[in-house]
Amino acid sequence: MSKKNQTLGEYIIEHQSSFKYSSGELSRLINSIRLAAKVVNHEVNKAGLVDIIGAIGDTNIQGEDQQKLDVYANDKFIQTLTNRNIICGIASEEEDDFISINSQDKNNQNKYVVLIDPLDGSSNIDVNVSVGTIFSIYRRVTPIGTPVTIDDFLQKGSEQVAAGYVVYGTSTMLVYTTGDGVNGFTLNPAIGTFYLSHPNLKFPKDGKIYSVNEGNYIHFPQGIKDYIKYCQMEQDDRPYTSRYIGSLVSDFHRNMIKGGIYLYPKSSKNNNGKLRLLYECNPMAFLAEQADGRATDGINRILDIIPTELHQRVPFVCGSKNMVDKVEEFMLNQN
Ligand code: AHM
Ligand code: MG
Repeated sequence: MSKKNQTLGEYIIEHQSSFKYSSGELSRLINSIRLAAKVVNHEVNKAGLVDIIGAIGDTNIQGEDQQKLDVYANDKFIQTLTNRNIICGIASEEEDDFISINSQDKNNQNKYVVLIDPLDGSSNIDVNVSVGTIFSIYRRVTPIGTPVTIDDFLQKGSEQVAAGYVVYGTSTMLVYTTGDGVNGFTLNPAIGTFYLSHPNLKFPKDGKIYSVNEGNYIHFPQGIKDYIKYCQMEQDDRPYTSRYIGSLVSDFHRNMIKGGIYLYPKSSKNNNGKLRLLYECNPMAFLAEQADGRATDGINRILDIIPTELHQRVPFVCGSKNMVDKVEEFMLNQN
């Protein structure tokens, strides 16, 4: 029985056998993510102290400036997962292509691939605002013992076996699901141990917080504009409160605890919105559904979308069930 104050290590061991494909491999994988998260956390917390903040002068595949800490986090997660020989492939927001691990080794029996956004919201680092790591885990679809292919990564979100995030906030938390609810673990930095602090996290069915970059308002579809006006209307329990950190993990985390909705819709400037399906939207959508919330692109369930590209973008609306239902209603009825 999981109990508050149980350590993440204890929790992983206790729950290993309840996982349907249990062989210990997934437990070792979550353990490695835990380890890399602690290392990255240490570095993120030093960001203001050392000359590590600021752009490294390189751009990633999306043409955005890479921050030094993005590169650091990317290296750490890839190194940790590669060196420990736990997975067969990894794809990252910071890498143009997926990486095949030990593909020459016929004895490589690993069956999981990981997709990761090593440091999401990194434009917030320079100003001491929370950032996060997002991860998504699948079983490979190609034969074990052969090099992974793009098909192993382009799977529907509903095929995920685990997903989670680390939020480097006022405290650092690791929140994850293996398809059996969502649990949150808080890091005690003095001893470097994560403790179960938020068992069985659930989105309240309704919420009063909406999170959207309203600077893009004039470019949004009519249905989204109407929903935002609805949130602001003086009626029933409205107006809602607007809260937008600009760090998906932190906005999601707050909304899950308090009840709310996060929107990054398509716009007349970006037809597919901004967020990436495979390592941002899918893992958050899996967590949301496991916590009784919902995630949609405005019309379709996120987890049903068949991916076509590694770095594909998709409009994203995610949060308390009744609020997401309402957005879909406005999208359906838009003129
Ligand atoms: P990133 O992967 O480049 O960090 O971008 C993702 C982030 C999300 O965390 C956040 O919700 C969103 O971008 C904010 O975008 P904007 O500044 O356009 O509102
Ligand atoms: Mg990102």
